[in-house]
Order: sequence, then C-alpha cells, then structure tokens
Amino acid sequence: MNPVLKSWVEEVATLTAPQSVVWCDGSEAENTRLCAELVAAGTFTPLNADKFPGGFWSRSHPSDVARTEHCTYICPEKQEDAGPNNNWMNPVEARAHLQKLFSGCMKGRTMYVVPYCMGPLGSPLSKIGIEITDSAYVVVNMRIMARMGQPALDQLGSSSDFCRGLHSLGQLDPETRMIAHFPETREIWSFGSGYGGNALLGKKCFALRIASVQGRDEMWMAEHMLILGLESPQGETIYVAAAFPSACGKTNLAMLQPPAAFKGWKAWCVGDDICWMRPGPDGRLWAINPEGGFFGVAPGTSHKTNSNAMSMVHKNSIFTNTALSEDKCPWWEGMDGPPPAHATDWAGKAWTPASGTKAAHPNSRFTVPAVNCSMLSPKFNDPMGVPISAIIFGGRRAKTAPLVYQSFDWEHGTFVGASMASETTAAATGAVGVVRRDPMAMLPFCGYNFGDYFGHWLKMGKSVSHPPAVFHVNWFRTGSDGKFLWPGFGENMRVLDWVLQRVAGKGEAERTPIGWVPKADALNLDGSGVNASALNELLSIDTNLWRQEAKDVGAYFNTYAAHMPAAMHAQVAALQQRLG
Ligand code: GTP
Ligand code: SPV
Ligand code: MN
Repeated sequence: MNPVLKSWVEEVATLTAPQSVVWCDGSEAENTRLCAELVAAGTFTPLNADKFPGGFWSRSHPSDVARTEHCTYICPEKQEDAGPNNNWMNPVEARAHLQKLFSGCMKGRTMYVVPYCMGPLGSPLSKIGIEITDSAYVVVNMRIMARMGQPALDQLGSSSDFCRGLHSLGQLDPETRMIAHFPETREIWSFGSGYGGNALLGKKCFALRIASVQGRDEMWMAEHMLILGLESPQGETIYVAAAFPSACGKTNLAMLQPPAAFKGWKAWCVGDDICWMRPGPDGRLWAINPEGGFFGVAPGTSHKTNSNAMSMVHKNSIFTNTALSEDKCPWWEGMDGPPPAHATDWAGKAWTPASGTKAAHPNSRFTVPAVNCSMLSPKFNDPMGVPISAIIFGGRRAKTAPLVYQSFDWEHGTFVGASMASETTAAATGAVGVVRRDPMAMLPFCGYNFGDYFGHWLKMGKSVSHPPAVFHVNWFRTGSDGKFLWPGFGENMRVLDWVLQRVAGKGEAERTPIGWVPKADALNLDGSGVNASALNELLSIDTNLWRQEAKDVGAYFNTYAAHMPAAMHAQVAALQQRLG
C-alpha cells in the first residue's frame, strides 16, 4: 500500500466522516454493482436492453447541468500567478473555507477512492490522479473517461506523484458550490456539484487546469484540443489538433466522415477534447489524448451530423439530461427521425412535441468508452502518441473570422490563438451567444496567468525544430439571412484538405493582412452545394471589422500587464500596420 496515498485517504475520511470507504478497482463486477445501486437509488434508469445494452439514463439536479465558471477558483499563493483570466482566492483562506464545507459532508455516505491514469497505461507521458468522491455516478463515469482502477494504482506504485482530487456532492446547493484548484500542490477540491467538468476531476480540473501548470514547469502543453488523423488514399496519415471552445465542434470534427468527393480518405479519432503535447526526438510535437472516453454534447448529434457518434452510443453508455422515450431510449433535439409522441424530459416531466419546451437539456451529454468508436485511431493507446502537423483554432463568430486562414509562423499562430473569441454556449452556466475572448479555447481551463501561458507557447515553438503550422477556422459564419454559410460537419473535410495541402507546401493561398487565405478555387467544393457567392462571403475579410478587432485584442492584451510577452503586443501592432 502506497503510504502517502494511504495517509491522505485517512486524513480525508477523518475530515468527511463517511459511513464506509471503498477502494475502486475498476472491475466489471464493481461497475455492475455500482450501476445496480444507482438504479436502486433512482439515479439511473436502465435503457432498452435491445437497443442500448449496458446503457443508463440519468438526470442531474436541475440547478446542476453545466460547468459553473463563477465558482471555479485557481488558488496559487500569488494572485498574479492565477491572472485576470481566473477567479483567485488566497490558498489559506480557500483551504479554511473548504475544510468547513467538507467537514462531515460524507456522513451516512460511501466514500469512493478512485485511482485513475490520464493517458495510455505505461506511457511516460501519462499522469496518475486519485479522486475521492461520495458519488457513485462519478465513479462509473470516471471508469469510462479515464483508465480507472487497479492498473492505475499499480502504475503509481509507491510514488507520491499524483494529483489529489477531493469531491463531494454536498447538498448540490449552487450557493455553496466551489471548485478550487491548488496548482502548487497539484490538488483539487470540488464541492456541491455532480456535473461533468465540475465533478469528473480527471477531465478539466486535472488534465487541463493542473496539467497546464505542470506543462509550464516541465516544458510540455496541456490543451483543450481534439486530435484527428487523416489518412490519404495513398496510406499516409497526418495528425492535426484543434482547439474550439466548449460546444463549438471538437467531438464532431474528431469523428468526421469525409464526404463522397474524398473517396479513399479515412479519418481516425485520437481524442475529442484534451491533448497533451511534448517535443519528440524528431523536433516535432507529439500528442496523446489523456482521456479514455468521450463526454459529448447530445443535442444536434444525428446520423447526418455525426454518424460515428450515433453508432458508438448504443453500448455501455450513460446519458445525462437527455429525454427518455416510452420505449426507454434516449432522445434529444436534432436526432434523426420524428420526436417521440411521449417522453420524459430532462427535468423528469412528461413531454410531448406540443409541450413547446426542449425535451433534452441543451448541455445534455453522453459518456461513451473510446473503444466503442469504430474510427478510433490504432494509435489511441500508443505510449508515444502521434506527431502533430497542424494546430487549428476556431470558434463561433457570426462575422469577422473567415472560413479558414493560416498564420504566417508559430509566433503569429500563437497570436491568432491568443486573440480568439467565440460566442458562449450552454456548456457553462450563464448567458449563451455572447462573444467573449477565449484564447486557445482555454479561458475556463488555464490554471495560470494567460500572459505567462502565451509566453509558454512562444517558448514551446522555439523548443522544436518543426512546430506545427497554425490555422484558424470558423464553421459558424452567417450570411445576411442569419443562416450558416458553411454546411459544416463532414464537409469540414474540404477545409482540412486545404490545411493538409498547406502543410505539404502546396495549396493555393493569398496573403492577406490576417494571414494566408485560400484562393477561391483552392478548396475542393465538389458536391458541397456551396456556391461562388457564399464562398466569396466565407473567405472575405472586412477591413473595418478587423481594425476594430485588432483594437479590441490590443486592449484585452493590456489587461495582462507585465505578464504579456512583448512579442504579442508586437503582433497587434504588425496586424494594425498590415490593415493600414
Ligand atoms: P465540448 O464537449 O463542450 O468541449 O464541445 P465540443 O467542442 O466537442 O462540441 P461538439 O462537437 O459537441 O459540438 C457542439 C455543437 O456544435 C453541437 O450541437 C453541434 O451540432 C454543433 N456543431 C459541431 N460542428 C458543427 C459544424 O461544423 N457546423 C455547425 N453549424 N454546427 C456544428
Ligand atoms: C466542456 O465544457 O468543454 C466539456 C464538458 O467538454 S465538461 O466536462 O463539463 O467540461
Ligand atoms: Mn470540452
């Protein structure tokens, strides 16, 4: 028994006073028992055994349906280390407050000790975390989302190098909810929420907020990115990583199905949400997906938009806050076919198409083991990961950002990522559709000062002889009628094709003030239904809008004061100069 782990678990048990302590081994038998307990408690409803074997439907508390950024804290000793991009609390004060919240909070409950490995077992790039939780729902979800159980414990051995995560549902009271991170001691304390990124501590809390700090200290990168392999008809596979904010299309792009015009091409999914990248011996950045499953947005997922996802959710999957049809199948808005005549909605109420409300919560999700994905990359478990040739940033921008452009070099690419903005979505509580700055899609997830983080990006680029080429995409540009100009989903292959061509030193492009934009005939639009005027609009750059954008970015960068690298200010000035 690992002595450091043992004494921490004892310490937590003393603080939280559970009825019993269960060490999770991650076995099938344990999972079956926990799922049965969740069914008995009414948390889980078994799904139709013919159509969704091993599947369960679950509803969270109606006030606990998304990440809560206003009660998420980064607590290094110095406030400036958290930066203006994070809520900060003095760690002494935060600990005192959390000690009170957690004191006796597991009375009458079972305390689960959940060991897990982020990244392939045995990989030098992987990291061990331990989550202590009083939620069986969290345990069974963690088992899908990470390599959970005995193998992780075996890998840890007697080492004290693990991320400590303490989680309690508390009373699920939004008023006392708090998700606190102590980057200096690699600790997470999460109280009062059972939902997704607030509660499955391996995901955003460890693999991004804590890991981003570890990456800074150890010269690697923890990013909110999908990883996708594209195999040409000649059998060559190129890997790209893409950072889009929450609910802006990562899972969809990670499971892309190339359209008919790309006969012979194959797409391979390595990851859909998180990417850890390190310099390899060949001077490239190599990436692993630290996760073991997918926690994907359900609404909008259909055979038309993401048939790979539709196929993978039929086995051993958990659905949270979707609707449930009378024949015990999950349902959500945007699924193929007509809505069920009668269903139970995400809040547990009887629902019909005439109800006039959404049956599924806009942030309802499926939790699915990665092995279910038929296009899962053969490199998914490769301990060295895959070499990344291109990094693609993107967001929801009705105007301003063209369909795609390429940065001039790594430094400019870092600027393109740092100046990202996107409309907010239902993945976090608060207003939806408001444009905000979301650098590298990391605003809610970077565990330290963004100024220092941009500096780290610049340093990483200099540390490799062959940094990835950097692009920006926008699938969400709208025309004068307010409708999306670009068909999106599988059709995004047309843009990736240009990206791959550029990586190979080909692909016709025009130099513009913001970067390289494809020439009108450089994109293969065969069978896309996109006409010349739509394409023209998609690729157009409104100089006036961009002058305003450059000004806004400059003002935003100033909020990081002395932490902002001079090179980023120089990029703003250079953009302004190019815009005239
Ligand atoms: P997180 O899991 O929150 O990080 O989200 P994500 O980035 O993985 O987003 P996801 O792929 O789940 O997509 C979120 C929403 O965006 C879904 O409702 C999709 O239907 C929609 N979406 C994804 N790709 C496209 C696209 O290419 N075009 C359009 N118009 N919508 C898209
Ligand atoms: C996101 O919000 O970016 C997600 C879902 O991927 S959550 O696990 O809640 O963070
Ligand atoms: Mn995400």
